Amino acid sequence: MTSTDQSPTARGSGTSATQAFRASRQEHTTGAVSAERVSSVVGRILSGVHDAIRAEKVTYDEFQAAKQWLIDLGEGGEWPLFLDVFVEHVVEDVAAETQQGTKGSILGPYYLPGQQQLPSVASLPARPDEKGTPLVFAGQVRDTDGNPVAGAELDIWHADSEGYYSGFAPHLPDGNLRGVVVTDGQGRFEISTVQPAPYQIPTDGPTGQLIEAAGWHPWRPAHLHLIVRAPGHRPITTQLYFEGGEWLDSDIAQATKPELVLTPVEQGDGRLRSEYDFVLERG
Ligand code: MBD
Ligand code: FE
Repeated sequence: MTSTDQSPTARGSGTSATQAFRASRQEHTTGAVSAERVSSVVGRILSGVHDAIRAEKVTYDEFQAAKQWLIDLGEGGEWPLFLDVFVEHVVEDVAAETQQGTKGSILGPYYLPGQQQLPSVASLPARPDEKGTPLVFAGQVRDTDGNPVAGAELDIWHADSEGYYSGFAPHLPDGNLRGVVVTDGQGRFEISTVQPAPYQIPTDGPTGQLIEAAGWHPWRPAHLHLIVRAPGHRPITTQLYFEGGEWLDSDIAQATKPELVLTPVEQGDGRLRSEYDFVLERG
């Protein structure tokens, strides 16, 4: 990134998100897809576009404006942002139909693998002057029969108290507010961090421009991202939100679920504390 700005540009974070996706590409590469599958899925998507054009009597001007916008979306590196905000929640709904245990939510564009491994009681890497209300997030990982899962990994990442993610905002150190916490012999963990702020889709890029042109708002409620995994268990990708938080009922990414809302309580020492237990399906 070449920006020396204190706040990230849409192009900077978009480009980083596209690079992060490319780097993780081998994980997503599946075997050959049959012609029947391609024809069926792509055929339906195109039919949806055709139907919208007919129903709305889309003009040539609008068609060419859409083409320009799509070119800009790609050049700005915002395909991951756009798809994860507007499409991923439906893919997750379909995946959730066959998943037991803790409810899942979308991965989003800002996951970075290979973060620092941390013991079961740990603080996430933070700047010496990290702003925001201190938050203790504690709980236990169990399987669907109620057995504790020792040595489970909680791969956790979240925005800072200004809504920015390390790795995607040039003013933040790499690995800030990211870590892989390993549960103890009883499957327990206790993570010290700070309360994240709501996340605003960058307004200076194509996704933000679309949101503004449509008169929508660009906000996601404050959230923690997690992938919880353990050998012999199906990993869960999810997000946790905060009771009473702004935008909880109007998430632009439609990724909230009532089961995923934390109720932090004052610990008495200026820190908030939230308990949450995860349940993993074996297999
Ligand atoms: C985010 O922080 C996020 O979690 C998603 C899903 C999309 C954009 C920004
Ligand atoms: Fe996020």
